[in-house]
Amino acid sequence: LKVAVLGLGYIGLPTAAVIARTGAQVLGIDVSQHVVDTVNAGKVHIEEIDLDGLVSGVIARGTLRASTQIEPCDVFVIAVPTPFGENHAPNIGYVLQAATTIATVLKAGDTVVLESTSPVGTTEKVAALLSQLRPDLKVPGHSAGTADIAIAYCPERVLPGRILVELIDNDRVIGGVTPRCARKALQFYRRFVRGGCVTTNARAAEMTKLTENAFRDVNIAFANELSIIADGMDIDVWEVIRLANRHPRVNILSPGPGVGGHCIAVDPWFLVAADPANTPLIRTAREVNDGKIDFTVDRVEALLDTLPGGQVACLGLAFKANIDDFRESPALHVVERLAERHGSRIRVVEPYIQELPGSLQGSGAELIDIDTALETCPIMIVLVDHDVFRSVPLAERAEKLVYDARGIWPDQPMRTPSATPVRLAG
Ligand code: SAJ
Repeated sequence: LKVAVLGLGYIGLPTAAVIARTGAQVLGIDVSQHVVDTVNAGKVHIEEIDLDGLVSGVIARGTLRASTQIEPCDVFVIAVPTPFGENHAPNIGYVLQAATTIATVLKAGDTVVLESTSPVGTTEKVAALLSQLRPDLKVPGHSAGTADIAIAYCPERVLPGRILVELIDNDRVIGGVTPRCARKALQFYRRFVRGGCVTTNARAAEMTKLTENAFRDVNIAFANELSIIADGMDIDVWEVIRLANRHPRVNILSPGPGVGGHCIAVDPWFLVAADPANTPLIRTAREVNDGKIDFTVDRVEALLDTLPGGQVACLGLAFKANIDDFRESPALHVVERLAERHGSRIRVVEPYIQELPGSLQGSGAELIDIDTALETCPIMIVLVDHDVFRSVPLAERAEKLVYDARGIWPDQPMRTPSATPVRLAG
């Protein structure tokens, strides 16, 4: 079996490596020569647990190879980005570009699977495009009789930080343009998925993916809204959530400085864009979560005013704990905003980088390590719950002025009328 994976990013590269481990010949395609060269050298350009060892192994065995040029294959997996553009409208340009590339080598018997998070109807658009570009092939839904190729949508569902585990163990939803397409794609996923594989149609599978991420966004928005209400009432929101979650049917998620990443902060907009009139809840959740960034900046600035000139250690820039991914990161947005006004006071602790991102360079902010921060900064702002921050014992931070947006230091003494989340040394 020869498989092409188009897009060697956070999803495509681990997927290509896991398929290569089954013994299939895998060709990873990327538009970036740098990414292709890195992978062919057995190295990785993204941080993900165990990925480096897996990629170097399958490259050494010769089952994975990367290229900028497509070749004939039996299965094509599309894992390219679907960003949103103006007015949060989804941009499926990279998906259509990938389909155009595949069309040049497609042959009867091949299977094309789209994994990128996509607006409902995208897989049908891929089918229409392939039918237009390859009138010599029978494309499902576009020609009578048994189709020559199979086209399906199978969304990735992996959690950054657990990608290699979840790629294999998670259940997969496989939506065919026709039932036959779904069965064909199912055979492929059975090669490497240990979780259940459930078939449906392509539109339902596209909607399922958007639903999962919108569900999580709405639930996090509830926690973030609670944290703002509790802050105004001098109540510790973390304690309230812990207590409420003792109810057998309540399970509140964690508040934070906002919601980031390339999925949860983006995908709900695909549903809003598809049906603006009927998505007030999903839209509001997005607005609540984005608004938490402004709220965090305001609360931190209030804390900064209590100790003019004091250096401020901002702990974390990543979009969530223990990863090196900064896309749509609320922590990064908060620090950028703080650096605009207080650049020379801002110290950043982010164990996953060696130098500050471009948006912070020249602002006066400096990158330091956690030990230096504990020695030199009287103010500490927790923006990401990296393990290394969580493990700082009370003795080392008891005298600090702390704003803990992630609730990682529940024992931090409080000394302000606004008990949560600003906690001041007692
Ligand atoms: N967050 C909170 N509070 C929480 C949980 C998360 O503030 O209680 C924040 C995180 O800090 C982060 C953001 O939400 O900024 C998103 O993090 P996440 O861990 O919820 O999700 P992602 O973006 O890493 O991965 C999600 C997952 N989707 C769901 O859990 C429904 C993953 O399974 C998907 O594969 C991925 O999106 C994707 O690629 O779509």
